Amino acid sequence: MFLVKYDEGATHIIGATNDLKDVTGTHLKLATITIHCENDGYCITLLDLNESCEIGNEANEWPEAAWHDGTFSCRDNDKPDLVITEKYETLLEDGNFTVNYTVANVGAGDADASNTSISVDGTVLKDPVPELGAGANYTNTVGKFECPCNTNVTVLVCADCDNEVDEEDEENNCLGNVFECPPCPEPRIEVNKTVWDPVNNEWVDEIYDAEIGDIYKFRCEVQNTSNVNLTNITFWDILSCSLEFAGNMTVCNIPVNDTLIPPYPFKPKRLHPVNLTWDPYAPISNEFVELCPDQDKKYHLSSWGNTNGDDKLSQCDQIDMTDLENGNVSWYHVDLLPYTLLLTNTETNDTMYFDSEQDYLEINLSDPLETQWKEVCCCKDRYLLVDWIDNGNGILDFCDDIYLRDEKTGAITEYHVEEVAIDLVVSREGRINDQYPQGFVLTSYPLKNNTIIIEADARVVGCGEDYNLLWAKGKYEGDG
Ligand SMILES: [Ca+2]
Ligand SMILES: [Ca+2]
Ligand SMILES: [Ca+2]
Ligand SMILES: [Ca+2]
Repeated sequence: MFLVKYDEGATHIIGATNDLKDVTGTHLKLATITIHCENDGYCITLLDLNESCEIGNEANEWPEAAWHDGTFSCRDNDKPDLVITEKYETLLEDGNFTVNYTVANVGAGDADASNTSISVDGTVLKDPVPELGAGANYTNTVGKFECPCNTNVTVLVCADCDNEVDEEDEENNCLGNVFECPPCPEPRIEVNKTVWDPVNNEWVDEIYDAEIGDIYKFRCEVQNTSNVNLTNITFWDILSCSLEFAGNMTVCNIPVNDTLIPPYPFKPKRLHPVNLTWDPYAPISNEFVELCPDQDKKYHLSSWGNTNGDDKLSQCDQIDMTDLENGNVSWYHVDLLPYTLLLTNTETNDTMYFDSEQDYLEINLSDPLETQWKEVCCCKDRYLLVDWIDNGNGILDFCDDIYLRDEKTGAITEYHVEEVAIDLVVSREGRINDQYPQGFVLTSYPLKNNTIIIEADARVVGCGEDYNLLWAKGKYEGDG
């Protein structure tokens, strides 16, 4: 029904209306009114129909200010108008993301059910939207979508993507933006070891005036400097030859349970095989005797994890050694497999072990000249093999003679070779999870909790210029 107003006396209007639904689409009402002018003049008054109604020769067209008799179409302007009013992306922990959007009907008419399209760099999802009355809206979260690290993706959300709704404005249906995916994970861990200088009251790299018997506090910092969280933190805090563990160990200010054997600051064990011709390709069941630091302890290699997949016992493999005295089984990390020579000093008749500085794989026993050696369990002096008298079989073995030059004093000494074997140098790592059974997460830089601090006392037991070693590693639980 239309209300028609006019200035009195100007026109005489007869209106006849029809409700013509579904002529051009949904919710379209048409009416026809016939207007007659009684006087001879032009009708000079604009027809003022009620708010949502327009009049003209065509739908949506206002009549001219001056017009004569005629038949005009009039329709309600009650079309819906769907627009995307809000949209945002949420990055998920797995690296994918979802899109949250709101579609609103900002038109005057009701909208039937429709579909919204969410397209991310060509990947399109359709989300069904229910009927929306005038003024109503609908919010949903769609996805997930892939977010390749270090890339930008274009996200475009369009209301009524199948054009099932006839809208007042069909050009305002889409909202798009570029979404920045996160940087690629780069796991990284950094360590720093310092010692407390009691004179200057600060943590320093070196103490110059240490004396035998002094006790110093060492501090190990293990820091996650990467952009991802790390778990399963392990570290090797290797004491040098001139130091021995003196207690007061803390991890993150919490005293370490003394029953954890051995303590974290650990001296590598040097193990000598009972069977001198043992085969690193078949290490299980071999027996070893410790040369240091716990001299003469006997072990049985009871299991082996071939970490690097090279089919032989080698650096970085994991082994279990059974202590033959008490049957205890302990886990060890294989640091090195040096060649070991048992040598007799031809002058003094003293016998001692020498280890190669390098792994046995890097030494050719047919050409041992210029190889570097050191006294087992003594970290001070290094020797260079400067001459070799072979017993005729072309390989360094027992009954040969060699000359070693002390790299510090320059003195050259002749030795008779008694044994050549491959030794094992093994160490144990400290596992932070031992202190935190519920698991410990070293969060990414620069958040809090990105540093573990381990402190322990050590006593000076020998002199010499020594290095204290610290390594750490962690695990990144990601899908990349
Ligand atoms: Ca629209
Ligand atoms: Ca539409
Ligand atoms: Ca191996
Ligand atoms: Ca030989």
